[in-house]
Amino acid sequence: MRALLIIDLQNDFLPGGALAVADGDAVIPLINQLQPHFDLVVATQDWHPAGHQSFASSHPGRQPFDLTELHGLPQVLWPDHCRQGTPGAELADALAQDRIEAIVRKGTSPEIDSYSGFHDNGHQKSTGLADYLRGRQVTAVYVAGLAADYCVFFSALDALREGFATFLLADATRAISAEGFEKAKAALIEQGGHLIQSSAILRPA
Ligand code: VGL
Ligand code: ZN
Repeated sequence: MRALLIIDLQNDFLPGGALAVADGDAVIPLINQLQPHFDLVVATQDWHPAGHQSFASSHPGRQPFDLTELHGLPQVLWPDHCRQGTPGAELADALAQDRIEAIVRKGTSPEIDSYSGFHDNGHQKSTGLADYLRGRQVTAVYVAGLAADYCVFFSALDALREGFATFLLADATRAISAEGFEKAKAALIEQGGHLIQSSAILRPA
């Protein structure tokens, strides 16, 4: 079974949002077209409590996009974003939701960030997503959404580590940093992942 994993397609990551990804809204029509081609569609939602330690505002004197360390892990300090229950944390209005069978919320622990839909950044707490996918007989995971160089990348890496054949839908994602996206793609390929274009799903040869 093939699963489509739609990462963090939330208002705060869209143009005008608190942590906007340039051109992020461009992936929505494509992801809507892709959904019917999968056996299972799952979405993730970045879902932070107020005062989350990934927020620059939680660290007096620090600015958004500063680099720091959090419990021994490198941490980019972000603008406040995806606060639980706020409009910015909601899935994009234009995203078709009828086929989404499960929504995994992550980033809920106040002290640690969670880019991947599978685990927090310290790999301490699992979201249960891998077991859910296995329970649905999924063997291949296709990853799309935002942002390519953070949550999409780390979700794809964890999918690989969990033993799924893993495909990054390269035209159904956008990055915070172009350079970060290039590094992410290279790392994924090195770990055994695959890069594909949506056309391979929509118009198989
Ligand atoms: C994300 C930074 C902080 C993402 C989430 O969805 O890629 N990036 N939180
Ligand atoms: Zn976040």
